[in-house]
Order: sequence, then structure tokens, then C-alpha cells
Amino acid sequence: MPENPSKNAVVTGASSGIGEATVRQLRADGWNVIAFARRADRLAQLAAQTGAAAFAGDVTNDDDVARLLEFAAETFAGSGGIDTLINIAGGARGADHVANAKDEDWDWMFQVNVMGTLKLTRAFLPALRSHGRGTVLNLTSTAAITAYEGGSGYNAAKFAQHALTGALRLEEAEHNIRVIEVAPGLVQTEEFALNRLGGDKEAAQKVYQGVEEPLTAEDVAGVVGYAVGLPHHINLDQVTVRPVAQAAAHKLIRR
Ligand code: 8X3
Repeated sequence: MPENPSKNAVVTGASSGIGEATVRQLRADGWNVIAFARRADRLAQLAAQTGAAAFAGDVTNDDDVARLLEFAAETFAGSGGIDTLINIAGGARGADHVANAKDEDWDWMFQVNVMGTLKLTRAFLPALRSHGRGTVLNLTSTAAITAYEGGSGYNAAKFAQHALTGALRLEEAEHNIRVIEVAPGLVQTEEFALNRLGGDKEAAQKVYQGVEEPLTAEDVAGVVGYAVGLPHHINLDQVTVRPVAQAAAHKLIRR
């Protein structure tokens, strides 16, 4: 197989979970990486440990995104420019049924999962096009594929992010930009369930209770690293990744 020519990536959502693990994976694979997230202290630590460049900001803030774009142009100026954008920032808030849905939870989920992906992607497309072999990888979820009770807001946001990803793949193929979707199922991370359930540690632990081997952030980062590390003409359109114990959204084996 030809060598993968890509090497300069921006990773969002990099301060914890799958985003952080992806930065570590790509650095271990020899990539130049800019880690982007809101929490500067965590980013600084990650940068010190991995040699990634850190840039603090919010994916839903247009000024932050514009500053990130400038920073990426400077950082990667000597090594061929950015070739890969990895949109991992996202998350769930609330597990209410539609009957009790909270506007603020839905707004937050649409902002961070959908609008954040849009803002980053739109900002970086000109640079990815001019590079000539661009890659956009969007981390969605199995919640983008199957709706479930209590999932409505997260399902709606992730379905929307999935749809954006599909349209983008069609639109950008002529610019030689591959568009990859990685859709993980149950992944046990430090913060995902905790954030979703309003910081309730006990409830967050119950999500994974009895599941022998939920996925880890590192498992998913390995898949992301594999997908973006393939020779550029190979596009993994959509990769669904679940633990064996979760054969489907409704079929989770707890022992
Ligand atoms: C997370 C997967 O099962 O909580 O994106 O919807 S799930």
C-alpha cells in the first residue's frame, strides 16, 4: 500500500475522553497535532505529555474557531499545511423522554455536536481543499443510527451530525477530501455519562454496570487513528464500533 501522506491534524474535544486519547494515538503514530478544547489546564498537561500543540477555545464560538484556523496555518506552515480535521467535541445532556425534554439540554447538544462540527469544518475546508488530500473525520455515535428511549435530544443531534457528514462527503469528493464517520456505541469514559446525567456519579456508574468490557476511549482512538492513517484514497465512510456485549442499542449484556 502507498504511504499515508497525511500528518498534520487538528483534534477537537481534546481535553478528555476520546478526543484526548486520539491526540495521544496520533502523536504515537508520528502525527503533528493541535489539540483544541475549552479547558486550557488539561490541554497544557496533554501537550506537555505528548508534544502536541495546544489551543484553548470553544467549538461553538466563531472567534475561537477563526483564531484556531490562524494558529493551525502558522503551526503547520513549514510542514505542508493542515490535512486532517477530527471533530470529536460533543456530548449528551439529559436522558429525558420527549414528554419532559428540556430546551436548554437540546440547545446545548445541537450547539456542540452539530453547530460545532459545522463551524470547524466550514472554517477549515478552504485549507483542506488547497492541501489537495484532505480528511475530515466526524465522531458521531450509534445514537446517530438508532433512536432509543431517553435518547431523543442526543439522537436528534447525532442524526443531524451524521446527515451533515453524509452531505459533506458528496460535496467534497471532487476536492479530494475524504469524509469519515466513526460511530461508537457504549464507551466508558471519565465524563460522558457523568455530564449526561448532571454529575450524578452513581447514576453514571449504572450505565456501565455489569457490562464486562465496554469500549474505552483508547479503543475508539485506535479506530480513528487507523482510519485517518490509511492511504488517502481509502475512505472508511462509516465505521460503527461497539463492544461485543452491545449487539445493538437494545441488546446490552450485563452480567
Ligand atoms: C454514546 C453512545 O449508547 O450512549 O454516543 O448513545 S450511547
